[in-house]
Amino acid sequence: RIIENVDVLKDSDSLDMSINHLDDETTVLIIDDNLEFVSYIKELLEKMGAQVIIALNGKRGTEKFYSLRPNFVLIDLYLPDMTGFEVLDRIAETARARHVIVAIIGVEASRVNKITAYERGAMDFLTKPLDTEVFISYLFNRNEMRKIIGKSVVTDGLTGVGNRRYFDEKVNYFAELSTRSSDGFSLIMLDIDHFKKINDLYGHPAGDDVLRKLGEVMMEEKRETDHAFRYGGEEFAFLLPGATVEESVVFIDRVRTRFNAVVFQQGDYQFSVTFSVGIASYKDGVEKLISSADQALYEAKRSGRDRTVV
Ligand code: GH3
Ligand code: MG
Ligand code: MG
Ligand code: MG
Repeated sequence: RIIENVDVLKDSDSLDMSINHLDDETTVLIIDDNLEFVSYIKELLEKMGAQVIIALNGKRGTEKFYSLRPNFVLIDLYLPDMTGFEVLDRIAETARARHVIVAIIGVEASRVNKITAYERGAMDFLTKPLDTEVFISYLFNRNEMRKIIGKSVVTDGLTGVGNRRYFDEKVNYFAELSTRSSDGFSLIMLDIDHFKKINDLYGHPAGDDVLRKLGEVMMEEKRETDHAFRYGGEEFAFLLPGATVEESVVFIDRVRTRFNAVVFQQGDYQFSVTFSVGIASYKDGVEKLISSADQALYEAKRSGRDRTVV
């Protein structure tokens, strides 16, 4: 049966080459009561670099899906306490919302079983016994797809920085981290000066160019651990974990110098663009953090623009 495929795995050179495809962020939940099959898949996936979670029945599988948040779920068609379809009914909606790849694995790959699996939320129907090489390339393919979808959901399409939804998620995440450790973080709010005039004078596409360029400079200047976002129309933000207000000022001055030096060309016209900045560091609550940075930004605008207020 299945175990025959293990030999294929050991003998094949091409398999050795392609085996390191998954990363340790890839977590696979296997819901299956066949211990032999489960241990074979577990060994294979761990060799590929993935984290593996095992559940031997539908109830435990459902619990582990919600508590451990895997990004792949492989569900056996027949489990001791329910069918794989019933597991689908309990997890499919959430799985879809979180971009989790869900597949049914069954011996009986009948038309009815396949249709039922797809209708009840499975993305794939895999047939037992698994062909190891096909299974590996399947996993790799789906994992790449999963990463691309995950990325596009949190990225602003025009500028390539994180979107507002991602900002909300990250700022709350850092706030939670801060309450559990001594690591603080800073918020930089940034708003382009007289952006409406740029649109009015040079046209909306020229305005879009300015936004794109700012996104580019923000991504290039920030450190790996910092995060850049488009907060709204022509408002942007940085979250800088571990940075003090003073360090944030130094950082944004660097961004400012680079962005100010950019010469935008629109027909016969050339122009450059400035922005205003408000900075606050996290103390007690996300709402206060944002309103402090907002107030500082307002003060930067009021006192003449093209400057930073903390
Ligand atoms: P201030 O210096 O006080 O910030 O003035 P401002 O003109 O930059 O601010 P205001 O908020 O009055 O105008 C923002 C403008 O940004 C208005 C809106 O049409 C424009 N805008 C918002 N999103 C986009 C976009 O995606 N592309 C372009 N081209 N313009 C946008
Ligand atoms: Mg079974
Ligand atoms: Mg604005
Ligand atoms: Mg503005």
